[in-house]
Amino acid sequence: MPHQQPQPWWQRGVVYQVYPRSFQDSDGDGVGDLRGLIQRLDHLAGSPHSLGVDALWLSPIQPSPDRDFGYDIADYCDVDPRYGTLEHFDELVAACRERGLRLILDGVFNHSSDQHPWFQASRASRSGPYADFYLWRHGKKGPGSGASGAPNNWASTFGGPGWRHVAERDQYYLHSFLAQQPDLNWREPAVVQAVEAALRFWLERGVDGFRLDVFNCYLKDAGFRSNPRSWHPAGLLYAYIGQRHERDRDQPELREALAMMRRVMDEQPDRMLVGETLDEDPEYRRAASYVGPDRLHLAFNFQLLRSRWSAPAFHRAITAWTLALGSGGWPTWVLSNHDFPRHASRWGGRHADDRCKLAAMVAICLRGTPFLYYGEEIGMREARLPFRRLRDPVGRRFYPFHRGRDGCRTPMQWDGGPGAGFTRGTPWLPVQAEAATRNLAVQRGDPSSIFRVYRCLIALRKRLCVLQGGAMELPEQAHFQVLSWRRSLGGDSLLAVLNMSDRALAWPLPEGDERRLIFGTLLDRRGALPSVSGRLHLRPREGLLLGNEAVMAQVEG
Ligand code: TEU
Repeated sequence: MPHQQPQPWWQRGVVYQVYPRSFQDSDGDGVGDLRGLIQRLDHLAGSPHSLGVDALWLSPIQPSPDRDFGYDIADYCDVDPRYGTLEHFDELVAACRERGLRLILDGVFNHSSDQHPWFQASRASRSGPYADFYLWRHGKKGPGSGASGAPNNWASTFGGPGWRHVAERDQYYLHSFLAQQPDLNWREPAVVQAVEAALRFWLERGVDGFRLDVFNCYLKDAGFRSNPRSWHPAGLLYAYIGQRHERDRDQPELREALAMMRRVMDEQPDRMLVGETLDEDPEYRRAASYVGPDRLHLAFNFQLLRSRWSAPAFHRAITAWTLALGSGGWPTWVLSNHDFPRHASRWGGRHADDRCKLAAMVAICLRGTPFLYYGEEIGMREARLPFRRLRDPVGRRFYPFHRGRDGCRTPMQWDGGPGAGFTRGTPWLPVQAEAATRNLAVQRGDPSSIFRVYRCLIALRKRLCVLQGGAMELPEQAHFQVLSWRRSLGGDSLLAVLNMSDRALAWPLPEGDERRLIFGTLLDRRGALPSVSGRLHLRPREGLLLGNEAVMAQVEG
């Protein structure tokens, strides 16, 4: 047996993101809720039919006026009544524990809702305990100049200037996202204390960690200097083009904020922080720099998600992220989340299901922690909604150039019945027509389904230490059609070989003793490999996991 390093759950395991509005409605109001989620936990873990994930990350559940669907929080220490109550939350914690599931909440601390009592007090007056909770500045012509123009050129990620004038204070406040999402002032000690109190509130109720929303925006330049101009496009249609974010993100003092959060986590064993950066470096080097013993445990990287479907593009993204993190670093792998079009459609084409299976191998079998997004385990497609159905402010503002993020937030497709098993009422976003045929019930019964591939890969990951913690090696040169990598730990060795092209091909097997078939995405291969003179015959869009005898023994054992 290979020597086992003790590995924390957030490295060994698989994380599953639930968008609570869309997972399961229990009271018929068309909006998902905590009781509904509890009813569906068996899908995630605890039964032989479960997907078998190790942790659940919930997008925000706190009270919110939903201008940005939960990412505008009006009370950090409560549950939105549409989702339930704190008692329901405690039930959820208990239900997760029973199943050995960890629970991670979204920490949205760059901004609050403008309906938060802190902001209501802050906007009312330039004095008082909440006066400096947000980032207030005079207009560009100085005190008494009214709405004379924004204090500097900082912009909103969702389009337009990042400043809004308020008559009561005759000042502008900063909003890096919607005007209804004012940025908190992290240089105000009372804000830092309030964030710390919110973290503790949920930790004491039993959560295992937080996903930190746009944490690299917490601190801004103390002198509020404008960002320097730049003419290279920021890359996103609705990101603002024309400036480099040198002064409104990634300030050195951010380290102190992260150190505080990490200290709070480290007071108890096994807590975890994973951070989402707004990062324009395609290789996410900045994101990598925020991982460490006094900062985050894990950071997201969306380069793979943004890659086109090609073996060299995937190879590049995987290599770059691994290098950025350094040899001791631990990557995360994300194919989809609540902000991007679902990958079944992004990479889809005619053979989307095959591609989803290959993508699952990438997320689950690379060295690192996969973050799955609800519905990807059945290959849910991106919904194409008409303007009148759009709810996301991004889509409503930029339609038809950008349809926003509703398309990846439609209800989970549990079965082919009315409401797809999600609700008996009218769902807040329409159930996709494909739900009649593409749903969990159907895929459970189909041995060749995407769901079965996910379940099988996750089970393998649980069984094989080499998949959890083994070293990873990619060929130096990317192959035009085949993405491959090797995992090794002690005497165990695994080779992943993915034909990302639409052609059958013969691929020269590298040196090594991985000659036993452990897993295939096109599931009808059996036993030993049909290897002809060192070449592996791969069918179009076929992915295989090959192991040596030591690995095979563990699979069969
Ligand atoms: O996301 C940051 C962000 O800018 C995304 O909204 C953007 O959509 C993404 O980079 C895709 O291009 C976080 C949350 O994930 C998002 O849902 C929130 O809207 C945003 O912060 C504000 O809290």
